[in-house]
This record gives sequence, structure tokens and C-alpha cells, in this order.
Amino acid sequence: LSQEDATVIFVLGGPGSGKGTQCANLKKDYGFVHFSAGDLLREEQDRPGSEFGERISNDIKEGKIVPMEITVQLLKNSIWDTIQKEGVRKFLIDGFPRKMDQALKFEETVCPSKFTLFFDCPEDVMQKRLLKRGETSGRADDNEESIKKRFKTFVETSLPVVEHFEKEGRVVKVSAVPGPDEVYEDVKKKLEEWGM
Ligand code: UP5
Ligand code: MG
Repeated sequence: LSQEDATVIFVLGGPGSGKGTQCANLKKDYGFVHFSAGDLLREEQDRPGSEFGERISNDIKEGKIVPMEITVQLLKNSIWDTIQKEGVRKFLIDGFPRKMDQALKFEETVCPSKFTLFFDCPEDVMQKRLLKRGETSGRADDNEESIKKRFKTFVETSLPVVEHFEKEGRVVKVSAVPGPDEVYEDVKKKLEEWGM
């Protein structure tokens, strides 16, 4: 796919920064199709007969990044499926790419992104949100030990991806600290500046 065929926006930010929350808003108001890489991996993990189930489940608990071939393929399938079945060509890719190799592979073999929407949030704020969510989420990685590992991977491996896109002038940065409504107002304003 080329940039003319589809609009792809990467949505990045630390664990618990609010990517999923804001994508739900954008989906409703802008007609995007929303794919969370983490959700796709959790679905694949639970799919009976998946050969990757154990690998995914272990990587998620350890806050590690699942081998990119798996994630890129899941995203690619979902995107093509949507284009063929629904004809929608506007995608939010949430929580991906979180490693440089994924970024290059996706833009080369699936579609170049228009820009990256980056939710900037300090760790203490994200940790509080995740521990609170952990009381009810049932997510295997919403516990103190896994959260610490997720933060480490984010700083060491995922932030360099944001910096890479920033050098190319393709990052839209929003503070994720205020409440969800205020964050969303800021998101809308900045998307408008990008002609969305
Ligand atoms: N909340 C949200 N916004 C708020 C606000 N402004 N003020 C106050 N509270 C706010 O929000 C988290 C919580 O905070 C919620 O309770 C929400 O109500 C509240 P959410 O919108 O869920 O944040 P999000 O950024 O989506 O957090 P998430 O935990 O999903 O982020 P992660 O990036 O950690 O998780 P993801 O599912 O993307 O990935 C999980 C794992 O999958 C990774 O660690 C990795 O092991 C694996 N993975 C890969 O290997 N490769 C990939 O490409 C992707 C994932
Ligand atoms: Mg999420």
C-alpha cells in the first residue's frame, strides 16, 4: 500500500499513557479502524491451535517485545481484511511499532505511516493508572513486577522509535497527564493542524 491507498497513524506512548482510551475517541469521531497490536497479540495467544501462544504469553508477562514477524503479520492481515470487507482505509495502529526493526519492516511491507501520535506521560502517573486498572483488568502484565519491565523496555527500545520519527518531523506529541477529555481536546486540535 502507498500513502495514497491508506492513511496509517501510529499511536505510541508508554504503558498506561492512554493510547487505547484516546483511540476509542478517534474511532468514534473520525471513522478510523483501530488495531491495538497488544490486543491482536492477546487474541492470537488465546486462539486454539496457535503455534505462538506460549511465546506471546511469556513475552507479555516479561514486558518483552514479541518477535516482529508475528506482530507485523497479524497487523497486515487485519488491515487487508478490513480494506477488503469494509472498504475503510483509515487506520490507527496502537502500541506499534515499539522497536526499530518493526517500524522499518511495517513501513516497507505494509504501508508508510502519515505520522505518529505520541502520548507523553511520566512513569509515576502511568504506574498509578496501571495498578488501578490491574484491580479489575485481568491483564497478566498489570502487576508491579511486569510494569517495571514494561517501562524498561519502553525507555530502552520504544522511545528510540519515537526519536527516529521525530527526526523526520513525523511526530505529533500530546501530554497525556490531564484527564481524558482534556487530552482528547489537545489531540483534536493537533490533528486539525495535520489536515485531519
Ligand atoms: N486512563 C487513560 N487515560 C487517562 C487519563 N488521561 N487520565 C486518567 N486515567 C486515564 O489506559 C490505561 C488506564 O488509564 C485505564 O484504566 C484508563 O481508563 C486510564 P489505556 O487507554 O488502556 O492506556 P494504554 O496506553 O493503551 O495502556 P496499555 O496498558 O494498553 O499499554 P501497553 O503499551 O503497555 O500495552 P499493549 O497492549 O500495547 O502491549 C502489551 C504487551 O504486548 C507489550 O508489553 C509487549 O509485550 C506486547 N507487544 C509486542 O510485543 N509488540 C507490539 O507491537 C505490541 C505489544
Ligand atoms: Mg492499550
